[in-house]
Amino acid sequence: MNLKPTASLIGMLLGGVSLLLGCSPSVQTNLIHPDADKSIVFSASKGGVKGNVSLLELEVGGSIVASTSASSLEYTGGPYPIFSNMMLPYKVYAHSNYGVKTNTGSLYIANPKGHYRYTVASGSNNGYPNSTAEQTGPNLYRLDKAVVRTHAQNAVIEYANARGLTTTQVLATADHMVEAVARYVSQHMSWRSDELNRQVFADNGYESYSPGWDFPQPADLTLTISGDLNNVSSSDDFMGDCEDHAILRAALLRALGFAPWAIWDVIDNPVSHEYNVVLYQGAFRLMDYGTIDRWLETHTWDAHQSYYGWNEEHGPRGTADLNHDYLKDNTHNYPGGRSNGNTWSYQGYYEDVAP
Ligand SMILES: [Ca+2]
Ligand SMILES: [Ca+2]
Ligand SMILES: [Ca+2]
Repeated sequence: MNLKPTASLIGMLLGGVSLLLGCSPSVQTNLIHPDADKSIVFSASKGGVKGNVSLLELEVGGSIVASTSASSLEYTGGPYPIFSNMMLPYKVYAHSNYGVKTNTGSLYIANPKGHYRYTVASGSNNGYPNSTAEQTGPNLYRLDKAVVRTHAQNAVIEYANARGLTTTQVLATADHMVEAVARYVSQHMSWRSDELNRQVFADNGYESYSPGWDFPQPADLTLTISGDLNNVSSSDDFMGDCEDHAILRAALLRALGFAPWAIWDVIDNPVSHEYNVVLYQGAFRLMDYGTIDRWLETHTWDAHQSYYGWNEEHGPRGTADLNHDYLKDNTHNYPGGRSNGNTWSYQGYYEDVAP
């Protein structure tokens, strides 16, 4: 038998996937994983559908929300709070003389707010960690301590005043909560070495505090004994080094009801720095010294090579299980799927890569 592949058959074999896709209408959104308080812009077009498209329809969340006889449409929908922490499905229909062609997609609608449950501290030193293995979220965040909740409220009040918002407005938006906490820690906390921190703890009745590796400070003690609340400078109200800043940020956000899956303490490889990765503006993003927006478009600090992440659900903090995949697999950028399908990397934190 003389079977000669024709040009079109070769094309189908080599380019089968694009050929199939090429027959479909296209639909895109302006956000990868929007928060439940964000609107979403959907852009649909006839894409690769052959012939005359007489009707283009967009379906979001099971309902047709827009249609046109033109070859493209744009629709702004949402916010979608009823899809909080769920997938929002969408679909485009292109009606032509060849029939109806469709394309589908879905978005994870994140809602990290309103999570007021926490695990009680279990460290063997009055709830504080007494070894590296006890350096868990509950033992370091100390959400059972009223002072942590008080300062979380202070963060909201100071941010609200600075932005001309009410505290209710701040607490209604996950992004505002992140901004408030980043601002508060930036304005009230300064860096001090672990050697000096250890001495300050000893001088304030915590000579028995022996947490193990790298002297991480529980958030309530950072807020009460680490700094000087009685002078004119706010910058020395709390003192500590990088992990103490990161622990305090995570604790304050958690005290405001920010979900534990949405805020991570992250350690570099090689171990040189600790900071946070937090759900902000629809993606997991860097949260470090300074205000949150400082990190959106900064690609310059190569210390941010996230390797090990821990939080209240995935602790303990430590060096024993250094594993890049741990953070990648346990965030998946979101429960519900990765933000952009790319391998987790420091680049994923930035605005242009994870919009
Ligand atoms: Ca340290
Ligand atoms: Ca420290
Ligand atoms: Ca002060």
